[in-house]
This record gives sequence, structure tokens and C-alpha cells, in this order.
Amino acid sequence: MRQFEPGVIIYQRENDMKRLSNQQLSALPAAVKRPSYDRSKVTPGIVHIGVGGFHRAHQAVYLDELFNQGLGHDWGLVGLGLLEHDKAMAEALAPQDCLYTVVEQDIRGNVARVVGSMIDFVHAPSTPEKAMELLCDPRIRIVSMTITEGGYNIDQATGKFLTSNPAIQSEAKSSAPKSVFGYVVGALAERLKRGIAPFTVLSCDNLVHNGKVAAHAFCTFAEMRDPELAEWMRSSVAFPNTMVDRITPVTTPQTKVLAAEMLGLEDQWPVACESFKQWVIEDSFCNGRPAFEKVGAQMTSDVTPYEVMKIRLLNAGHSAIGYLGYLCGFEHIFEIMGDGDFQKFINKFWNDEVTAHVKEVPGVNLGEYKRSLFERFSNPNIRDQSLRICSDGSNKLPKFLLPTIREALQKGAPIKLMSLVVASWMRFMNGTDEKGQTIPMNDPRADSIQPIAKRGGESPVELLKVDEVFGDLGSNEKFAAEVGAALRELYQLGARKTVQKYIA
Ligand code: CS2
Repeated sequence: MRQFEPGVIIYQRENDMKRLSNQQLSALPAAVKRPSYDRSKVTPGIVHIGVGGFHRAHQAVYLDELFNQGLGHDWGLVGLGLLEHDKAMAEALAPQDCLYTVVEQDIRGNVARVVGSMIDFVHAPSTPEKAMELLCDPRIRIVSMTITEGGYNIDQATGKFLTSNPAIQSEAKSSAPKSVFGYVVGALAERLKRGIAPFTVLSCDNLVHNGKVAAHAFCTFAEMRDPELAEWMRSSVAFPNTMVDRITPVTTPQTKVLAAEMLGLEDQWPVACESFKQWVIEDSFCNGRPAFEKVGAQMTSDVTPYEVMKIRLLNAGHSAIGYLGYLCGFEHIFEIMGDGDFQKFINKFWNDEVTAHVKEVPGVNLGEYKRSLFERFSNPNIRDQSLRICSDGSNKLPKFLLPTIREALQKGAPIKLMSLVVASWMRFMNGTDEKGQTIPMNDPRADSIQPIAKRGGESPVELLKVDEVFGDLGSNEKFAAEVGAALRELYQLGARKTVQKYIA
């Protein structure tokens, strides 16, 4: 398949193009996969909160594959946007009958598929009653979510739900839901009142024990409102743990051009991703589930080893090369992976420090797993953005990397490279790159952390006191010394020379 080069001619063509919709499905080129089922017969079964690129490239594709097999047509997906800016997704999907393109990109080329498993999208801030009724619909038996690593309102230091958060406190007292907690707990309360069986709450975020964390967060919120409700939730609602995986870069104008080129139709919000995908799900649902196993998802009784492996090697691996690579001037992950110093660095990071803290995973050879990660990161076609990886670090590092450092410290194992990664995040958070350019930062804590990073410069002392990120680790002397040494090198030598020194 040919590599696509964006060009003016195609942009002009896109303007004359018809929009992707049910009606246009039959006009798609033969090479484009599309729903083989009658979408009008698919009924709602799952509400998904947090419809971004990842969900649309992952869970929605698994369901589309299931529906293509003629199975589970009562498990249609309804997207639910809780944030004001989710309106853009609602507006993009409505004229397309919620259809969109997934372009799977690997080194052999691109494959486009139109995904039909999402049958509706509701924007809660515009229509709060409709959103609540949807969640109370007895046909909805699963509420799944990708609300980001930081979305569960958990205190890093204690691992507990932050009941002191003023927004949470006022929502717990109010009958007007706003956040995921208000909607999900409000709907469960209403279902209990109306005698409707509860739905399963399915977290699809990159957290170890994501189901357990979700259970703790939602039940604690319920407790603030009504202890009896919380008790019922603890005994009746299932919160399975899951491991989700598919590298999904941010959709760019080029992604739209690429989709238009492949479809011959305009798609206002396609998504591009790698061809690899993986989903391991704890088989514990309280109100039925689709036959996910028929489409390659792995159902198991214990997801923990998979979660730990994926988060500590893949996600932390991304962070490891992301900040340092960005500081060296690389825009994309595959470019970082094409650099000899970084190839050595990532292998050393995985082999010398992280792997010792990843337990055996049934049926997985860790050496092969790392080799496949190396290949996936090196895929030049997906053009995954360094800045995507560097976003939200104040929430990602505590989940992806700091637990491994804690464990290593307890065992007296090395933390040198992992500390360099933490230091590279600190250097990045100063907001100015090595050429003096402003770094476009995307972190909910940037306003409070950036001034500290700037003020501190070579010294990590103040940053290590940021409890929401470091918790107890901030006061560990060995860790502080390693991070301090690395941060000094980064300021004095720059990222490139520091990486070279650390791999020597
Ligand atoms: C990435 C993840 O955001 C990040 O830092 O590591 O988005 C990663 O691409 C996905 O978890 C892959 O499954």
C-alpha cells in the first residue's frame, strides 16, 4: 500500500467530498473494511465515558469485530461526553451517524476500517437529563470509561479517594451531577430505587488494579452521599480490572486527509493507531457481558501481572524516552527510537532496572515482549507524538514509574536510569527547551509545578515535596540524591550528553 503524502490537491478534494454516513457505506472502496451488520438492529448495551481516540481505536473496534461476526448486537455502544469540550466530538459524530474511520498503520502500510459499533453519542452538559436517563436504561448493563490516569481523584500519598476535594464535596451534596462520580453513582442510586439491576463499571485506564481503584473511588463517593447506597454498591456492582493496549497518537489534520484519501469520503474525526491491540479483562461482571473472547480479548481471573508488565515496561518506557527525546529535539517517538543512544538507553532502562520488578506473566516471554515493544515504538508510520507522551506527567509518572522505584529502593536494586527519567520530567516542566523555546505543556498541574521547576533549576528539593506526585517517595534520601545528580547533568550537559553518560 502506498505511503500517503498530504497535498493541496487532496485538501481541495476533501472540501467537495461527501461526508461519511450510513448512506455512504456502500460507496466505500472495496479495500475499506466496514460494518457487515445492520446497524439499525444494534441496540444499546454499553455506555462509554471519555470517548477519545484510544477508546475508538480499542474497545469500539473489539465490539465492531464482534458485531461483524453476527454476535452481541444488544451490546451497542453509546458514547457519553461529560466535559464541555466533548461537544466537539458530538458535533463531529452526529452528521456521520456516529461512524468514524480507524486507520491501522504498521510498517507494511495502512488499512482503513469504518467502525459502526457506536450507535449514539450524548453530550451531558447540553442534555443532563438525557444523560441520566441513558444511564438508568435497563438495557445498559456496562458503563465503561477512559477518564485518564488522574481522573479517579486519588491521593498519591495515601492511595485514598480525595474526599476533601471541594468540587467532590459540593457534588456529593447536590442532586445535579457533573463529574463521572455524580453521574455513575447518581444512576446507580436511581436504578436501585427503580428496581433495575446495576451495571458493571469497567475502567479502561492505565492504572494497576484499575477496577479496584474505580471501586474504591465510586463507593467512597457514594458513601459521602448515602452509606446504604455504598454498601449495596460494594456487594452488587462489579468493577473488573482490565489491561488495555493500543498505541494511538493524537488525531492531526494529516490523519483527516489520510482518511479522506482512503475512504473517498470526509470524516471529521478519524483515528490512526498501530495494528497491534491487546485487552485482558477480569471475568467478573454483574449484569452480563459481550463475548469479548470471540474477538481476541483475553478473559482471566487475575489481570494484575498483565497490568504490571504493560504499565511498567510500555507506559514507563514511553515516558523514559519521551521527555529526554523531546529535550533532544525529537518530535516523534519513532525518531527517538531511530537514534542509537536512545536504543541503548531504552534497552538498559528495561533490562537493568525495570524487568527485575515485573513478575512472570502466564504465557508471556518478557524478552519477546520487550522486543515487540521496541518494534512498536519504532513504527515510523504511526508518527506518535513525543508531546502526547509528555502530557499529563504529574499523573502518569506516579502510576507508570514511581511504584517501580519504590520497589527497587526497598530491595536495594538500582534506580539510576529511572531517576534520570524523573529528572527529565522535572527539566521538561521548567517549560523552556534547550534551544530556549517555550514547551507547549499539557498537564493539569502545570500552573503550580512549572514555577517550582523554574525556581529550583538544578535542585529537585522543592519539586520532590509535591505530594500529589511523589507522596512518601519525596523524602527518600537515595532517590533525592539520584534525581539531584541527574537533574544537574541535564542542566549542565544537556539531554544528549547526559543520556550518553548514563549508557556508557
Ligand atoms: C502512553 C500511552 O500516554 C502515554 O504515555 O504510554 O498512551 C500508550 O500509548 C498506551 O497506553 C498504549 O496502550
